[in-house]
Amino acid sequence: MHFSDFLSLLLLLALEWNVEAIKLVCHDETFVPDAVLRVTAENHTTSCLPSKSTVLVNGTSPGPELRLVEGRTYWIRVYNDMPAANLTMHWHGLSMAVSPFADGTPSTSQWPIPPMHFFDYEVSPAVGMAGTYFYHSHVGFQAVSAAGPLIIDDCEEPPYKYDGEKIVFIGDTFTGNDSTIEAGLVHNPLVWSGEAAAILVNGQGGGTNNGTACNATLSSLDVEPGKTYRFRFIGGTALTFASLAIEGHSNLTVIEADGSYTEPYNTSFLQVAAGQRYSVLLTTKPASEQTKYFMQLESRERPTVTRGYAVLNYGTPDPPSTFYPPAQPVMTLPNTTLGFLDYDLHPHSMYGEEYPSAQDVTRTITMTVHQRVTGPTIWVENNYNWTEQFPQEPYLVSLYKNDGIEFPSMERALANNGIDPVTRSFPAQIGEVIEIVIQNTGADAGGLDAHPFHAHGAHYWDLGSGNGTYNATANNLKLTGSQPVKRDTTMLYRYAMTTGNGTRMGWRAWRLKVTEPGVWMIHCHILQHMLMGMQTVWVMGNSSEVLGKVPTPEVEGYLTYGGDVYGNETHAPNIVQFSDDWEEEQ
Ligand SMILES: *[C@@H]1O[C@H](CO)[C@@H](O)[C@H](O)[C@H]1NC(C)=O
Ligand SMILES: *[C@@H]1O[C@H](CO)[C@@H](O)[C@H](O)[C@H]1NC(C)=O
Ligand SMILES: *[C@@H]1O[C@H](CO)[C@@H](O)[C@H](O)[C@H]1NC(C)=O
Ligand SMILES: *[C@@H]1O[C@H](CO)[C@@H](O)[C@H](O)[C@H]1NC(C)=O
Ligand SMILES: *[C@@H]1O[C@H](CO)[C@@H](O)[C@H](O)[C@H]1NC(C)=O
Ligand SMILES: *[C@@H]1O[C@H](CO)[C@@H](O)[C@H](O)[C@H]1NC(C)=O
Ligand SMILES: *[C@@H]1O[C@H](CO)[C@@H](O)[C@H](O)[C@H]1NC(C)=O
Ligand SMILES: *[C@@H]1O[C@H](CO)[C@@H](O)[C@H](O)[C@H]1NC(C)=O
Ligand SMILES: *[C@@H]1O[C@H](CO)[C@@H](O)[C@H](O)[C@H]1NC(C)=O
Ligand SMILES: *[C@@H]1O[C@H](CO)[C@@H](O)[C@H](O)[C@H]1NC(C)=O
Ligand SMILES: *[C@@H]1O[C@H](CO)[C@@H](O)[C@H](O)[C@H]1NC(C)=O
Ligand SMILES: *[C@@H]1O[C@H](CO)[C@@H](O)[C@H](O)[C@H]1NC(C)=O
Ligand SMILES: [Cu+2]
Repeated sequence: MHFSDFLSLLLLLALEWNVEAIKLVCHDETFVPDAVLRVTAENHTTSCLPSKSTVLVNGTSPGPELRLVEGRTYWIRVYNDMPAANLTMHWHGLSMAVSPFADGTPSTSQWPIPPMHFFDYEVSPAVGMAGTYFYHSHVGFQAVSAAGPLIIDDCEEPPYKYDGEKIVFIGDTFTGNDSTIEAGLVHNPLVWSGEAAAILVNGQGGGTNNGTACNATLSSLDVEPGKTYRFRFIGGTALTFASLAIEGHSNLTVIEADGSYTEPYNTSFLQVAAGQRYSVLLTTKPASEQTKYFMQLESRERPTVTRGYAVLNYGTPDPPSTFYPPAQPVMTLPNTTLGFLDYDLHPHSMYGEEYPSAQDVTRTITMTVHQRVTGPTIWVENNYNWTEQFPQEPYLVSLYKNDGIEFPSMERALANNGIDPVTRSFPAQIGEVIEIVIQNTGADAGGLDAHPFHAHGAHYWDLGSGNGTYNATANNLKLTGSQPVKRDTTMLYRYAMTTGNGTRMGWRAWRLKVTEPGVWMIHCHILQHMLMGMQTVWVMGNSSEVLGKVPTPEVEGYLTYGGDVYGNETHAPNIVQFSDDWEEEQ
């Protein structure tokens, strides 16, 4: 792009914490994005279900694989080709600290992309972020299908050697369409989505749902004998917490969790929750006795079991074989393993970052989750819910406009268990080392549930989980002499089916060094629970740190729904480019 094309001149911002060049650029017809995703709503058949309206990316679910290299900047153009629905795209696991309007959260970081418009996302995975991620819509229930693999390649050799890679994108599907499910979840009384009708691997799957068989074709993972593969498991489900194993292949070596390389850890099975990712090394048999081995996947922590399959295929992939589920399960998968991989995973020695000690912790914030049934059934965190109806405009936009929501007050938050009651957010200051303790409690009606908690903005050191209430002294003793791995999605387990109303039973603890100013969500990754209020917003940094990145008038295109930063057939967007690193030629 030529300098003369810039609508506005380069601006230098001399802020204490950062000196960065931002510029407003016009993405006219001379602009070539690095990748394009086109999102449509189409009648689509999944597994055994009849055709129904489904949000697809480039015509498929999951959408196409995106591969980026760490340390570079990319522009990804996302088209909302749906005539009657909003859209955003979230880059799950990546920090959008460089480009704060590109995190893809409609109630938090940006107005959604209006129908028949597009938005250019600036994505800059930092060096050290190489690993397995995914992209998904953050609007309503769309992520059940509008999602796809996002792989960040190492800029140098990865620390492990392997002959090939296979993506195992785990999804699930429901009988209702998205709008019916969304309406039911906010209805009073609650109309539940139903359990997963099928568990999918790379978009295909069949098996059983509460004992009812579904004989649909399976995904084939084609391998050759005597080779080591990196299997990248992606928890792209809406609801399903999957336990899985592969027939005849009981040695899976975990080497990566949520984008962090780990020391090798051997396991015979995996538990993958919504939002989690693992890479495992799998060495195929030198000469296989069979050509077909089933991967079996089962839902856990639900009232009924949904079972699905995929196939590890040693046979010739050309022409492709068609595989169907077995008549009976081929394995007995373990029940939920509480604390699966907690305290077992440690950062690979080449990637360990400086880990703040217990003495460095400046503040502990307990986030107590609870299900309320007085009135509509909702999930609350420290007594507050956060649904798509709150706030009325994206939080970051409100902060810029200084209209509906003032900047969160640390004083009010400190006096109210960490959450500012006026602005509904959890503030934190840059430089703080916080511990976030997520505390499970018995629902109004006494039930307990399990929740995969996901953090936007930055990865945290995962300190583990346990029954009862968190005891920092006891847990720090348990952690002595080892460093936990940095993750972005970990499980809050349930330790009984029921307990008393409000009884504290089960915790998960994170340690986070607050370095990235911005407005970031922390939420359960079960889409149903999110829509029922199980989301929180954290504001990291003071007002000049959060808002100082983009001055007026450059910010204006972001502040209205369908503003100047959103393009369409006749309107070339004018958008802020945050990173200097992007070159059209790359
Ligand atoms: C998605 O489809 C568009 C055309 O419809 C194509 O240009 C683009 O390359 C596709 N994206 C990926 C990641 O394959
Ligand atoms: C999906 O099918 C319904 C019912 O047949 C039809 O009315 C609708 O136009 C179809 N939608 C699309 C996007 O093809
Ligand atoms: C899209 O989002 C805008 C802004 O929040 C909202 O006013 C509009 O109703 C939404 N449209 C749909 C179809 O959900
Ligand atoms: C599961 O199947 C059992 C036995 O057929 C039935 O009683 C129960 O209602 C089913 N549960 C659901 C959630 O469909
Ligand atoms: C499992 O695989 C790892 C790496 O592929 C290997 O080092 C280890 O020896 C294997 N363990 C067993 C019991 O086969
Ligand atoms: C599933 O369908 C295939 C193809 O029609 C058939 O060969 C197979 O026997 C069926 N499996 C079961 C368990 O019914
Ligand atoms: C799993 O746990 C359930 C409920 O506690 C129990 O009924 C079932 O027998 C267990 N299954 C296995 C395979 O241990
Ligand atoms: C959730 O919070 C919003 C925003 O304050 C509020 O309007 C709504 O009533 C709450 N929902 C319930 C069911 O309490
Ligand atoms: C559960 O406890 C809360 C807090 O004490 C109370 O407000 C609520 O009414 C109780 N729910 C039921 C169903 O008793
Ligand atoms: C916390 O754990 C420590 C060390 O195990 C123990 O001495 C202490 O009594 C525990 N505190 C509580 C409140 O249980
Ligand atoms: C968790 O603690 C409660 C209360 O002590 C106990 O009833 C329950 O059995 C424990 N759960 C597990 C899985 O240990
Ligand atoms: C395209 O965007 C421009 C500027 O936002 C707007 O005026 C125009 O109505 C849009 N066109 C369509 C077809 O939506
Ligand atoms: Cu949840």
